[in-house]
Formats: sequence, structure tokens, C-alpha cells
Amino acid sequence: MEALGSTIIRHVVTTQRRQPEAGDLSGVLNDLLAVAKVISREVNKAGLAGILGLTGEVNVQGEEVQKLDEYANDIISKQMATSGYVCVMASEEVDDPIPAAPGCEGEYTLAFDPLDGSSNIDVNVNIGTIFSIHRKITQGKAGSAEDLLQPGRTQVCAGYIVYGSSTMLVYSMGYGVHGFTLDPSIGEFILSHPNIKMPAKGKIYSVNEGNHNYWHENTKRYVDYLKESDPETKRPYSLRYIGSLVADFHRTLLKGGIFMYPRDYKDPHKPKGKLRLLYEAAPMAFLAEQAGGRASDGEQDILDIAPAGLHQRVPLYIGSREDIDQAEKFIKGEV
Ligand code: AHM
Ligand code: MG
Repeated sequence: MEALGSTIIRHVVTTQRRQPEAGDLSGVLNDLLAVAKVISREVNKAGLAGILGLTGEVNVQGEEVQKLDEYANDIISKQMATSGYVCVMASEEVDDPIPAAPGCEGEYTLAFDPLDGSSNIDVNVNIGTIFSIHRKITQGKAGSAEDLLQPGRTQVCAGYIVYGSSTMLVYSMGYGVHGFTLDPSIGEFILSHPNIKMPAKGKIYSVNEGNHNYWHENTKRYVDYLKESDPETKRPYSLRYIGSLVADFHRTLLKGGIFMYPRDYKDPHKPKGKLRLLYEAAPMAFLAEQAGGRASDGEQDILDIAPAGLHQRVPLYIGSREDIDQAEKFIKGEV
């Protein structure tokens, strides 16, 4: 009989034993995994349980909140507030920092997108939960916004759970990127994708081209370049776009290429990206770098941006290193 393989907690504990500076993250991850399993169950039965559709409420981003988003947000924030590992949290669904329950303050901060890609729930397309963990930097027990507003570079752990044909958790503690698949029969995440590495250059680009008219000239030139025919540089690239960051990033991580959500000029006075720095761009950037790839806002590494607000948005170019280097050259107007 074969051994079960490495469960996620065994993997975290082994990493800590080899890299004591990694810190004790098994407790935080253990609690996150427990809620991920519950969310996975709810996502899988959403059609049956009748919890699809809109609540009609509007979240802090001005978007309609769907029932499953609310559910995921509630269960993560309640579970983690009493975990004893986290002092303060930021969630896409909540305007202000979420404090830990009194007496339960721990040494980490958690930023999360409870259910990313929620516009896809109704059509049975992959959605996911994204998380980012930092160490607390302020004095005292209670955490504050300052603890949450740290650059991505200082993350101690980041990852996502993708609820797809199977449920997978992909994470990094700064020692490579590792993927685990949930075996529903035993309720454990088992190591299925050890030490994931992104190809240095890919063949796929992923972007919402419906926004083409709102892009900067340099963005248009870059995307046009990807579509030109040049066998030597393996162009044209293929286009894949799901509209769920977790799913689009997951494919990019495994197959390489570039995912982008460029700044748009819908409002010419306020050009902006769509994706949020703290709980979308930064954790994915951490994973991309750990897998040998890169993430940029077009000008600088996503991981070097000092956040100014919990819900700050950034343009995002993420994927294979050579593809991101090239995209940056176009965006900066160097080619
Ligand atoms: P959400 O957090 O409200 O679900 O929005 C983020 C999502 C990402 O998953 C995805 O990459 C992007 O929005 C898709 O946006 P668009 O529909 O404009 O292409
Ligand atoms: Mg999101």
C-alpha cells in the first residue's frame, strides 16, 4: 500500500523545521483550510441550495454582492478573528480593517478576497479565495491598518484556493510554490504539484480585450504585438480569458504566458486598474516570483508598491519572466 503523500500541514511543518525563520504558520493555515473546505462544499452545492444570485446589496467597491461572497466573507472573518493567530484582517467585502476578537490577537495580519471572480458563480465557472499573510509590525496587541499596509515583498505566506473541477490550494511561504488537491473522500489537501515553476516564456496572453478602446496607446501596441505573426518569437500568442483572476492566474502559473489587467481610461481624468493590490495583485505576485515569474504594474514590481489604502487598485501584468519584461518595455514606451 502506498503512503498517503504529504498533507498541507505536514508540508508546512516540514518547511518550518528546515527553515525556522519561516515562523509558525501552521495554525493560521490550518484554520484557513478548514473554512476553505466549507466554502468548497457550499460552492459545489450552490445550485442546489438556491444561494446563487444577488442579494441586491452593494459592497465597498460599488459592486453587487452575491450571496456566496457574503457567506465566504462571514465564515473566514469569524473563524480567523477567533483563531488566536491573526491580529487584524482586510477583506474585499469590508471597508475597514476587521479586528481579531478581544483576547485572540495573534502576530499575523491577513488580507483576503473571500470569493474572487464572483460574477462567474452563476455560470459554474471556477472561482477562488485569495489570501496574503504578513507579520504584525506595530507595538501592542491590537492590529491596525498600518499592519495591513505593508508592501507585498514582506509577505510571509500567500496563496489561493481554486474551486474548480477539483478544489486546489496553491501556496508559498517563500520556499517555492506548492499545489495541493483536496481529496473529498478524506477531507485532506494532498500534495499534487510540488515546486511549481513557470516557463520563462509562454504562448498565451490573457486580458479582457473588450476594454481595448480604453487602454493607453502603449498597451494597445503590446497586445497588437502579441497577435502579430512571427514564428521565430512564437507569435501570435493564443488568447485565453476566463474572467476569474484565480483561474486565469492558475493557468498562467502552470502553463506560462501573461495575464494582464491594464490601467484603463474609461474616466480619462481618473485612469485606474481594476484589481486590488492587497488581496489580489500582491499575493499572486508573491507566488509568481516564487515560481520564477514576475508581476509588474507596468513600471515597477508589484511587490515593491507601498500600499496607501486597503482597497487600492493597480494595473497588473503577471506571468512568465520574459513576457513581463517585454510588456514593461512596451508600457514604458521603450519599444
Ligand atoms: P471581483 O473580486 O469583484 O470578483 O473582481 C475581480 C475579478 C477578477 O477575478 C478578474 O480577473 C476580473 O475581475 C475580471 O474583470 P472583467 O470582468 O472586467 O474582465
Ligand atoms: Mg476579487
